[in-house]
Amino acid sequence: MAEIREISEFLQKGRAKNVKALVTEALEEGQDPKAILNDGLLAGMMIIGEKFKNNEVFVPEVLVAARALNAGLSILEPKLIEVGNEPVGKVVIGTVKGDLHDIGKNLVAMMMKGVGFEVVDLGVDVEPDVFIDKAEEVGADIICMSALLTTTMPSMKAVIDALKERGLKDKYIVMVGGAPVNQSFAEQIEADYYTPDAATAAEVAKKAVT
Ligand code: B1M
Repeated sequence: MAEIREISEFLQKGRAKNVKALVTEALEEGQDPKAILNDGLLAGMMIIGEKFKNNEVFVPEVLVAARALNAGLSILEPKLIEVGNEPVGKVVIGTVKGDLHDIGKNLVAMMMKGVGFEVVDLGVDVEPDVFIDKAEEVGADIICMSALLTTTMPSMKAVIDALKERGLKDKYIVMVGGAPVNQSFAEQIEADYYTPDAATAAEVAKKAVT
């Protein structure tokens, strides 16, 4: 039987192939996808994050762990999302300019798909106008931004300022999140919603459009 603890351990070593194999095995055995996500993949990344903070591991180790996490997520995604028939709305999502962190953003995208949104993922390091141009192009309901660095949080404000300049602020629901972001920052930059995690983001988004 696949041990969820082992998924976390392989992830910390950056062993993407082992992570993929164990996630596949655990799913085949009928283990809970949310437990695999929270107690395996995210628990492993939390440990790496703590070690990174304490200078016990460095960028290359974090990077291979992140790749292993994304490899595990790719296997888990179909099990975490149960898409309905009709899309409930369209979301344009990305990590803001200057920021390359994509794990949280990928989770939010996945959960949004899970509650029935069509999701356009712009990736990382997204220029403010790209969020807006894409939202206009696809007829989005929601613009979702992720930031993991205190230095890139101002890019969220840049998007909202650009929306205002283009007279589009009221056309879109703007949602923000990421580890350094909080409710008070969201209010300060006039985002419509701050949510602390991916599942809440999806829940709030669905309520906002229905
Ligand atoms: Co970086 N990094 N990193 N990093 N990294 C952090 C964020 C840091 C806190 C580590 C630390 O020092 N303790 C620190 C930021 C400090 C700060 O600004 N306060 C940091 C730093 C400093 C850096 C570099 C500058 C390091 C360097 O080069 N010297 C550099 C910057 C690069 C850049 O972006 N320009 C850098 C680089 C990297 C890697 C490339 C190596 C890698 C990213 C790989 C990747 O993403 N593909 C990386 C990683 C992995 C981390 C940590 C370890 C883990 C982040 C993560 O993925 N967490 C992180 C330490 C930590 O967070 N403990 C750290 C798991 C993920 C699921 O959580 O993204 O928070 P999170 O998402 C959550 C919620 O926040 C929420 O939902 C998710 C949970 O459900 N959420 C949203 C996220 N986005 C949302 C959007 C929404 C709603 C909710 O919209 C509606």
